[in-house]
Amino acid sequence: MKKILNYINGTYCEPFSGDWLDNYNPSKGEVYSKIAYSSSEDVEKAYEAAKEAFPSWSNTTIEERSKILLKIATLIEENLDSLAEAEALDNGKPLSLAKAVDIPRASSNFRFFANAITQFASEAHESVGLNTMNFTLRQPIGVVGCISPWNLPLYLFTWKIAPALASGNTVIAKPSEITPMTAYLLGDICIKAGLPKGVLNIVHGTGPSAGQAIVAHPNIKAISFTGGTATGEHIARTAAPMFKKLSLELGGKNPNLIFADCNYDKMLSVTLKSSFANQGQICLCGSRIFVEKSIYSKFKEDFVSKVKELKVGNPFDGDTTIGALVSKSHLEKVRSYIDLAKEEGSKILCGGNTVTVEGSENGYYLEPTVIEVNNNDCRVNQEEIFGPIVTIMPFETEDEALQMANNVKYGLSATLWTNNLDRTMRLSKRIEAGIIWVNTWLNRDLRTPFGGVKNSGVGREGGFEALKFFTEAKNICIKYDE
Ligand code: TXE
Repeated sequence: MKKILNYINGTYCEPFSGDWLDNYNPSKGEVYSKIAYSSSEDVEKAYEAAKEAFPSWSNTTIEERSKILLKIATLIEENLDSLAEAEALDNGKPLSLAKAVDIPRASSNFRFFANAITQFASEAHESVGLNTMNFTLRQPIGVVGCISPWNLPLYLFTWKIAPALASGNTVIAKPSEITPMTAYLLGDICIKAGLPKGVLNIVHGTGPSAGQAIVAHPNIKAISFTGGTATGEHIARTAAPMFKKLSLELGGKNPNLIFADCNYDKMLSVTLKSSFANQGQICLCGSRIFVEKSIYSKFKEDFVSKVKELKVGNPFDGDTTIGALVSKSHLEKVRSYIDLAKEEGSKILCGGNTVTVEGSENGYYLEPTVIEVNNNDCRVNQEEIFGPIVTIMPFETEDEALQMANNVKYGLSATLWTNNLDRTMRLSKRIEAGIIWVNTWLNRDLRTPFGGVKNSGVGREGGFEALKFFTEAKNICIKYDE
């Protein structure tokens, strides 16, 4: 059976433990490869390689660094088909989605940050009258840690690694143990692109073992993490006493506010995507839909009928729109919210059942589910489900909609559907979230800041924000005589 090895110091290697985890193909519910179970010894080995590589990589010219990262971007593009197949097999997402979104975006992450670093500038402040000149150096931090989740495996892995490398750091990265395959394949691409050994080290294994060893390592000075809020809290607790730099991109329970004056057809088709893309396993999905009362009945009928047309199936079938959920335990967690919804007195408008897909009978499939809730305080509307489930409920006034949007512990993103400019501005300013989409969803310009407020995390990535995170600002003040 194929073994997913660590990639340390420019070569693939087995873990010190000699232990292996099972890697599942969620569309069949079968083990199809083995994952290195790494521990602190492997992380230490990766750290030594990264430390050794740092002086040279941080002093490599920006042009040269950029050239290597662009080469990685090109190689990802050239391997689009095989990487997309690997992603669909490992994660359960439709192959069409991996081809159209995940892998192209992984390539753009490298291309974008390879170019961004050539434009990254620091500031100078002349203290007129005091005869001092200040300028800020933006220096790489050293060895940094990047830990990513399973929902957008290569997409989010590269979202962290690319800016970390572009700004001159050396990296120890751990993909999710649920979806490690494309990160494993990236090692080969780095070798082909000529990335010097030790600059990027990829360690596989569980969060409590390999992940914790990265976070707790005293000389890994910055951690960029995307994953669940509870894990983020644990990471913050470990890292804070060591005063590490932390960027935490955590969960979401994003409101989707639909007003009667919106472009209805456009809203309906995009809302279908913002609810169920990637089986609803995107932290930006609009999982709480609030609809203005005057169009609520129409929306309910039209939306439910569109949801019923979605095709749950094997990720490799061309007409599949909803693939498999990522794991058995995740399927069980997501399903438990359907039972909870019933207990809470909510109404299942469609879906709610697991699906048996012919030829893939043991896969983790669930119908896209729409739940009508009667208040925003129920647990189904307050807790992150992270699956193909959305709730809908009506509102009467803009203030009521705003209150419900904000009455949640998360604050990642929000979507507004309206053609009223004044309302757009009023709500955009008042909604507690890091990202607001108006009449669109998941429209991402890589130059823009990305991140959340409240329990959705701390810090911003994207564009120069990511380059700022992965560098330390140092002010140099020079006194001169006229
Ligand atoms: O993620 P974890 P899980 C949400 C979603 C989901 C829940 C739990 O609601 O149901 O989180 O998912 C590593 N030290 N999101 O448990 O554990 C782990 O190995 C260091 C939202 O699968 O947060 C993996 O690489 N690392 C989310 C990464 O953290 C640790 C995407 C994420 O796994 C660690 C995924 C530790 N102690 C889930 N424990 C989003 N924001 O997009 C775990 N890890």
